Amino acid sequence: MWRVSRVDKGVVRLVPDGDVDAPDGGTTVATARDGTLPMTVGDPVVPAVGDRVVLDGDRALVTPRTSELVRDTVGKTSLVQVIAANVDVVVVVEHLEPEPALGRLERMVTIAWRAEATPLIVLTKSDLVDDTDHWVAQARAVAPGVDVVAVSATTGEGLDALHAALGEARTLVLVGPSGAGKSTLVNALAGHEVMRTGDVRGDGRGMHTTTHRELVRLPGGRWLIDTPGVRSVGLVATEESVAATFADVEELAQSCRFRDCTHTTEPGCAVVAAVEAGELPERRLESWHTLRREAARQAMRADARLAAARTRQAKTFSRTVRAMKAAGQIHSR
Ligand SMILES: Nc1nc2c(ncn2[C@@H]2O[C@H](COP(=O)(O)OP(=O)(O)O)[C@@H](O)[C@H]2O)c(=O)[nH]1
Ligand SMILES: [Mg+2]
Ligand SMILES: [Zn+2]
Repeated sequence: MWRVSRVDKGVVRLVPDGDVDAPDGGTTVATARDGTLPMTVGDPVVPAVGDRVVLDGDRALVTPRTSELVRDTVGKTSLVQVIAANVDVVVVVEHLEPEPALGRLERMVTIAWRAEATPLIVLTKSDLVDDTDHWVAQARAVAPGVDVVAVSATTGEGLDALHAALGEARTLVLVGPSGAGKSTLVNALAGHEVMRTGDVRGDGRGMHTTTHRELVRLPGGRWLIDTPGVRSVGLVATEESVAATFADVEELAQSCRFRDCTHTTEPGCAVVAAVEAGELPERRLESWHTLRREAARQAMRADARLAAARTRQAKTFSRTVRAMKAAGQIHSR
């Protein structure tokens, strides 16, 4: 098996994964003119970093993905861009100092669920604060069912717990704001410097500086998909992934009078009642509304582009039919 480590225009870099012998460390294959590679099952796909590939002669076949981290595109035709494939764990990195932003955690966790990967929250820089436990509890509360680990790369505290939490996960991607300590964390996981951190000055030779999206090998058979700034903005959320993050809101919603309650002004809304009773933070309901709106907007844009694509297809089809009729290849009854 091979994995896509980089995608450049027309060329895909492959690195061996497991039993493949590749003395020079990797190989390249060319894509079709439209940038796609054939799939082992189904239609050709535009390869993404992290894809698993089998080589059949000089043909590269992409195997079905277990997960996809996708970004909404500005393009008129393609709906989303896959920025990482076959991710097991999305490590949601947030600093303890300055204070963690809970809304950002909710957003990033939603994105992980959307990718069909498992989110893992890592709160960094525990050496700088006294109230780590408080924030771990807060993080658990805004991401029900998600593991939360506090770490300090400086003292090494929490790193064993992080390794344990990663368990069998083979492919990771780290998301989080700049300065949260993502590169520092990767170096800590690797046991040596593979990533340039905020502190590094000078030429930083031998270290990995992210300019392309790239698959990086970590010790112990793990892979890291390093992306130049996976910012959560533009990453696609769906109604389902929002529901996964807000399991507590969903639970309350079971008791709303109306099945399709929007938790705004409806009578008998159990969610609003919980906010009024001080059982659900108002911030959390607002956050739910924001992410739901975003998911709806993204879905609408996707629908619009799908409709546009269908119209284009229909026009091409009728043009073809007209041309064939004109050429006497088909006859209307
Ligand atoms: N005190 C402390 N500083 C840290 C820790 N982790 C990272 N930093 C510092 O935070 C800054 C940003 O780290 P970096 O890994 O470059 O963040 P990135 O932008 O998320 O990749 C650097 O100055 C790091 O040295 C930590 O656990 N404790
Ligand atoms: Mg960094
Ligand atoms: Zn309601």
